[in-house]
Amino acid sequence: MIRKILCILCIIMMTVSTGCSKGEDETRDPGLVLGFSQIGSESAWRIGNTKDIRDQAENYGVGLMFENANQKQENQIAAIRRFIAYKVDVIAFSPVVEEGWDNVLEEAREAGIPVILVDRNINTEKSGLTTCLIGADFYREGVMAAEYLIRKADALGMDQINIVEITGTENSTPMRRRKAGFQDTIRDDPRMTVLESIDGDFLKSRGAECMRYFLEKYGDTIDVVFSHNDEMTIGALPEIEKAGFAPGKDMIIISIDGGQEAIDVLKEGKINCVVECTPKLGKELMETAIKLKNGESVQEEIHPDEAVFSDEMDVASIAPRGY
Ligand code: GYE
Repeated sequence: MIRKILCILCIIMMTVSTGCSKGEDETRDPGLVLGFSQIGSESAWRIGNTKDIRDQAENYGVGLMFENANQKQENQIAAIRRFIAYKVDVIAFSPVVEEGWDNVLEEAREAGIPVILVDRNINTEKSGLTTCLIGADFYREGVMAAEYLIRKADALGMDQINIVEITGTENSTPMRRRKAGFQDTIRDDPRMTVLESIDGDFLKSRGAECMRYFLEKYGDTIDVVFSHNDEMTIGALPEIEKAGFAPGKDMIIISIDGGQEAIDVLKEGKINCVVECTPKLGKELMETAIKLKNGESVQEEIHPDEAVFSDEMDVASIAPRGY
């Protein structure tokens, strides 16, 4: 009991989204305490994801202990240990990389606290460390990016296509799965060559660095830039322009996320295609946490529906994105 009171006090100190429930809706659970370890604030996607989780915690009357790990796995592990010490009802986290979680998740299991994976997955030999995953189908996103490229190459009658790839954080789920989905889809198309893939860590500054490196090494032989998120794409574009090329015309630019800034650049014609990855996972997270607290079973994987925005459509009609 004392722990529970301490926990609630702590939540009040740690988060602006502590629920003061006035709810009639029976899906609300004002008694539920959810510990959530976020990766960081590296992108518009991540900031939108944090906002959505905070907003939905409030909507559902869930007490949220929110911790930002500033991109470091050790900070996430420490946050999960604090959630265990405070005896939260449910733990959720977005693992920055896939490996290295077994020990801390064993500790959560021993404490009897269910764990939800949000956005990204883990890689482990052990079973039953987590209950479910709520996040995008990153492999499918890679496939959709490649399918767009194949259609575009057909439309332009291209016969040799040199691609440079700026990937997300090494060993993270979106990096691995987006790369694999893209590769698997272009593999049998003899026109396609990936000149090189390098790690841009999902950061704008790294996107610019990677692009400078590619331009120096491959220059005007580059036909396509495939970038694993909008931030890196937006970092790369000015470098392409500085080197004397017109992005969207001299080079085909493909991005993933679909944040407002990238959609605006798509409308300007400097990006050709943006595969959507929605950060709005908060509602599913709250509903799943409530079910787990009530001892109900939950779906193992929940993937939101996602679209493709591109120069094949009437881009002016794309509705405001909200992130
Ligand atoms: O694409 C990127 C973010 O894990 C889906 O992480 C997420 C990715 C997203 O930083 O912008």
